[in-house]
Amino acid sequence: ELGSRHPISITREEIISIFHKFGYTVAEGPEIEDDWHVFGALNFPPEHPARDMQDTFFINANEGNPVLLRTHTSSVQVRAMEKMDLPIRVLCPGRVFRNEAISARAHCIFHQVEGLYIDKGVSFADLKQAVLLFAREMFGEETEIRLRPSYFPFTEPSAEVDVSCNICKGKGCNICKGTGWLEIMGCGMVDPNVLEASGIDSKIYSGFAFGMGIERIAMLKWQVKDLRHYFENDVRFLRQFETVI
Ligand code: 2U9
Repeated sequence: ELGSRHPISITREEIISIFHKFGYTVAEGPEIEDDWHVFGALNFPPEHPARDMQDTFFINANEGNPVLLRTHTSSVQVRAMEKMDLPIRVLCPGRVFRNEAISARAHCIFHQVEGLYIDKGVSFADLKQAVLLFAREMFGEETEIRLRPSYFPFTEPSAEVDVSCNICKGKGCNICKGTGWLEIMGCGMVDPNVLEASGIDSKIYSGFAFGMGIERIAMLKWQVKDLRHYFENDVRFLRQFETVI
C-alpha cells in the first residue's frame, strides 16, 4: 500500500512555496534552545509569564542559563539576524513546544511558520501587502483581510490577521461562528529593541515579522475539527489526503 503526505507537511510546503515567490529563503534551527534566543533577544522582560514553567518546558530549570524547548520559531530568526547579511528575508518553519493541556483546540507540540523581512525603509504598508498576497494565494483570490490591533513583546505595532470566511463568503456560518472572519496569523513591525539586541542599527533598518500555526491553517483549509487528529496517525484520517498534491 502506498502512503500519503501528512496534512501538516502539505500545508507547510504550500506556505513555503508562496513565500518563495516573494523572495524568502527557509532557515531552520535547534528545537532545544537557550533563554536568550527564545526570550531575551525578543524583548521579553525577565518576569514575563510566557517564561513560566506552566508555559515553557525547561530541560534544566534551576541553573543560571536555562536550557528549554523553544515555544516559537522566533529563535531561528534571532539566529538569522546574528549571522546573515542585510537585507534579510527569511521563513522559519518548525516544531514548537508549550506546556498546555491537550484538547481539540490545543496541543503541547505544534508547528509554526514565521517570517522576517529586514531592510531599509520597510513599512507597515509593506507588511499589509505581503499578508494580503499570501492570503489570496492560500485561500483564493477573492479573499479579503482585516487587521486587528494586538500586542506581542517582539513587535510594535502588532496586529492579528483575519481572512474573510471562504465557506459562507463572509455572510456568517458555524465555521466562522457567524462573524464572517477567520483568524490566520499574527504580525507586526519588529520592535527596535529586538533589532538592537541582535546588533542591527534600528535608526537605519526596519522590518516586519509574522507567525502562524500550521495546524490552524490546515484546519481552515480542510475543516479539521480536532487538533489531535494530526498526531494520532489514524490511517482513516491520513487517507483523506491521498489525493491532495
Ligand atoms: C523576530 C521578531 C519578530 C514573529 C511573530 C506572531 C506575530 C504571532 C503566533 C501565531 C499563532 C504564534 O503559532 S501561534 O500561536 N505568532 O502572532 N509571530 S509576529 O515575530 C518575530 C519573530 C522573530 C526576530
